Amino acid sequence: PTEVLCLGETMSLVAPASPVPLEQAPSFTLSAGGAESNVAVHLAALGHRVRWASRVGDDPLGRRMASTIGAAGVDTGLVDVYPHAPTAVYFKDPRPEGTRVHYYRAGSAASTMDEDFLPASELDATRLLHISGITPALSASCDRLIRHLLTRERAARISFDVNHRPALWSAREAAPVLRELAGMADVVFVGLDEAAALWGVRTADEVRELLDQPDVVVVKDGADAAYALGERRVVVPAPEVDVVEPVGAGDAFAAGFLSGVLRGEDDVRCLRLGHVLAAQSLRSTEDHSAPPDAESLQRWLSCDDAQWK
Ligand code: KDG
Repeated sequence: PTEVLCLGETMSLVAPASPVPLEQAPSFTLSAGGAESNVAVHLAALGHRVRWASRVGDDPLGRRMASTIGAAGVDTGLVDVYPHAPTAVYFKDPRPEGTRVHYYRAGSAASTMDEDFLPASELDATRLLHISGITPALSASCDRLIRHLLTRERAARISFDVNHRPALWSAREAAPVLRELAGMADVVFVGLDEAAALWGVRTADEVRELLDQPDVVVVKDGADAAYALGERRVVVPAPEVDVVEPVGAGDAFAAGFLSGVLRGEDDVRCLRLGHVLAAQSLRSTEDHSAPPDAESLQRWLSCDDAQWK
């Protein structure tokens, strides 16, 4: 049986091979970029049984994305190849003031997913369903799909990464929708900056007051710390990292945390796993890189608080 089902759009990602602006970059890499499939790839690398569900175009890029993700150990049996719309593409533009992204995704194959996309039996056959706030921004039918998943009777716990993407919708438009959807999930991930921009909150505790239904709300305060606000309030400082390129680190963090949840770890260890995976991703220009080996992971997990930082 599957432990985690990740659902969301994956685009072809074109990124400068070294972190220089798009206009000057001499060479590029082509990989698969999608928040939810990134989480799936990280979880597979950590040894979990993961599926990724999405729709891609019946085109070389779509087939390439599905086979890349499959080759990473993710089950792609729920990826629908759709002949009437293309696979989306996006470009990363690393700039001194921060990375920008350029999307070519309007009308993509994934944007045509709707509430009938996933058979109920698939949803009941997994422990965790991971989705994000990107999907409802893609189209009205994708918004219906996410609402359907969050409101149907369910056996699986639902993990929701808020993932506000300003290039898709403004904070004003997104704020009420993302608050409502996050409020219906069981595990929520959100950046403190993101929550501040969306909802005007200043602290992790204020985020928790806003989202009081989920079992646990994980608030990431950038390079400083991450909080898990569940039955208990837990904080773990972030390790120091020389950042190469930050896009994708949130997905790595979510995967680390969820891996801890699946292993039955306590919130401190879940947050540590999140930090360790995010640190690895911050050092790479691609969305994902190999996780640390099992031995170093174990070292990170079991060290005492003083050694952690
Ligand atoms: O978290 C990284 C994602 O933002 C990236 O891979 C692309 O899914 C993506 C999106 O919609 O921004």
